[in-house]
Amino acid sequence: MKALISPKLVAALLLGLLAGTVVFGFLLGPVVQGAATSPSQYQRPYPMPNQFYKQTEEFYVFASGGQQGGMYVYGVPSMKYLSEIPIFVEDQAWGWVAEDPKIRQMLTNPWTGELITRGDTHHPSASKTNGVYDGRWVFVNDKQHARIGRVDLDTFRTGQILWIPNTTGGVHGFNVGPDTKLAVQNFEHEQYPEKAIRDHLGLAIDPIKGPYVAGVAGIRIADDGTMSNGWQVWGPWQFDMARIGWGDSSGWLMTTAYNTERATDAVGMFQRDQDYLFFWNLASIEKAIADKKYVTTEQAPDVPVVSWKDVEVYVTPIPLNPHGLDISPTGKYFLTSGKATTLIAAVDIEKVLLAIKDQKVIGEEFGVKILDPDFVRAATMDLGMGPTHIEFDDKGYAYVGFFVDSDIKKVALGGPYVKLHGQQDKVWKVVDVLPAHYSVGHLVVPGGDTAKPYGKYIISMNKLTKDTFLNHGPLESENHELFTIGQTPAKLVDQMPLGPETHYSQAIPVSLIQGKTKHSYSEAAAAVGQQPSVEYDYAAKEVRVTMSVVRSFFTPGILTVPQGWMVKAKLISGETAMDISHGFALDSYNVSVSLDPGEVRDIEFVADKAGVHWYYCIWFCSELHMEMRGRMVVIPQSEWTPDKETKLPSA
Ligand code: K7E
Ligand code: CUA
Ligand code: CA
Repeated sequence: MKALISPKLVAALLLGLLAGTVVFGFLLGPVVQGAATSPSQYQRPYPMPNQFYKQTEEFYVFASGGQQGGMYVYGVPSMKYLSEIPIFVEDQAWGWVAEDPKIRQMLTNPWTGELITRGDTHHPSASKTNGVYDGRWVFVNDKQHARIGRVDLDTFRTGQILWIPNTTGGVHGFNVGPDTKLAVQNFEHEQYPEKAIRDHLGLAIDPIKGPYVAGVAGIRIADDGTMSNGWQVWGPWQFDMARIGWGDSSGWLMTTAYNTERATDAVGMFQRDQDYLFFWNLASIEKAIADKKYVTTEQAPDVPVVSWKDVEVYVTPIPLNPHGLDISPTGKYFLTSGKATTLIAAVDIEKVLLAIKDQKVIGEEFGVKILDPDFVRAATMDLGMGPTHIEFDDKGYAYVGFFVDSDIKKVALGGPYVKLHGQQDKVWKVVDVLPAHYSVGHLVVPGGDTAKPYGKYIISMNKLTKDTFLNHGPLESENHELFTIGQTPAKLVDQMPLGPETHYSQAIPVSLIQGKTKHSYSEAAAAVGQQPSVEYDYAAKEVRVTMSVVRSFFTPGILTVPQGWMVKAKLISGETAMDISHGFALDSYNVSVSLDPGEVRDIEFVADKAGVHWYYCIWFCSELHMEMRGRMVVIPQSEWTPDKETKLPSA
């Protein structure tokens, strides 16, 4: 189980000391291998049958946008882009703007009051029932700011953002459990937390030199999807990935750490030959809380923080600097990939439980028992350069992505999976290689992270595209490649450029979502009876407006405001027709909101610029779209008299 790249080589690569092929291999990626389907074989139906794509679509894909701050949505197998869902970053095109107080509140750090409109989404995780997608929600984390967003699949809009306390951010692995009651969020970046936590852990922590501490946050999810901070477990290590078990691994939380060295620089993080896979007994965390073995912080007085010493936790060594941590469909095998090795470990939870019972232990660190890797592993596979993430299909195969090799290796799982694929002689061996263009990050098989994968397709989410598409400047798009995997060899059927920068995705059957997608909001119906109105509050220096927005008028069509006053407007779309959106953009003000059919939105802004400012509709909604506009007239306070108030004819 020796690493094939030595820590020294890795250190040299990190420092850029080496020239030549190895560095070029890393920096430039491989040469083209396995030519893509040639243009002559590539056929779209023509003439296009009406609704062809809609009728043949099988899955919605929800792809994290990375530094785009939300998610992309597209259809499989068409690979047609459908939408974006803004979450952590303002996006006026999709109507996600901070002048809406509800959105502003979601984007505001509850402890500092700062409006945070930067984000980095990594790991979408769909809601499940009995370990299988149920089409209610997709949750996703913001690595930069330690927040979790919940996207509601009836509207494809963000319904909640939960901020995680006690951490400065840098949170990576996120996972929703098999029944959507618990989600977990790792702290990837080591921290120097509040004194209460430092004292409770009892570790020497130097704020400048380190080593620091980190942990995992448990997030409870109510039946209606409302998330709340449940608990945190802190200890000596940071974590990269987190998975909540199911089936054979029910009741366990698994995490990986690539920096078991507890270093503060990249070279230091490669000093060991092996890092750890952690097994946390979830019941022991609940018990520690019930036994009052926790502290709380000033920031979050109602979130129990438990020490790793007070819970049941074990580790086992895995190939160094692990990245992928993925669980086979029955919950039995944990495949972990060592980024800077060629090795994939397959750890068997049944053997882990036996090792705990029979004390198959090779040592301990910080009081945590180290389970014998030779005992708990079903296999250690030597598969290729730069392994990243892993997915599973419905036929007993695992798919491992390779950043450096730029391909996906299909591997036959052993144990109970042999009866699915029948490849007795080839277990834990490569049975197919899928060429990717280029440098695979995550993979997604529909349902490939659940108890019941749908199989049929795999999408390779490549970190680099290079020459694949029309070039568009130094910043190239991402490449999502679709393969069919119902047969061996797999077949590349399509490639799709997509914006920055997808990490993981979830592919959810159309049948679970399509029927419940709303075409309009019912809010406007509820707001019927709220006539347009304008109210002047001289004490608060506020103008409160209820404005009706319907083809092709804003009512009121004029709004007079004393300069410097706050405008609080409730915009009510009266539309019920499908796909008729309006908007409210205000000349020379930083205000632009979008109104979906039947949507009611509040906006707030200060009318600080005097003069005549038109508000106009931003969607081409009818033949009178251009005429759909009104005036906000802002009058200097010295010139304001109450007779200038906007008066509406009473209804
Ligand atoms: Cu590999 Cu954040 Cu899952 Cu990117 S992570 S690829
Ligand atoms: Cu309403 Cu354009
Ligand atoms: Ca390491």
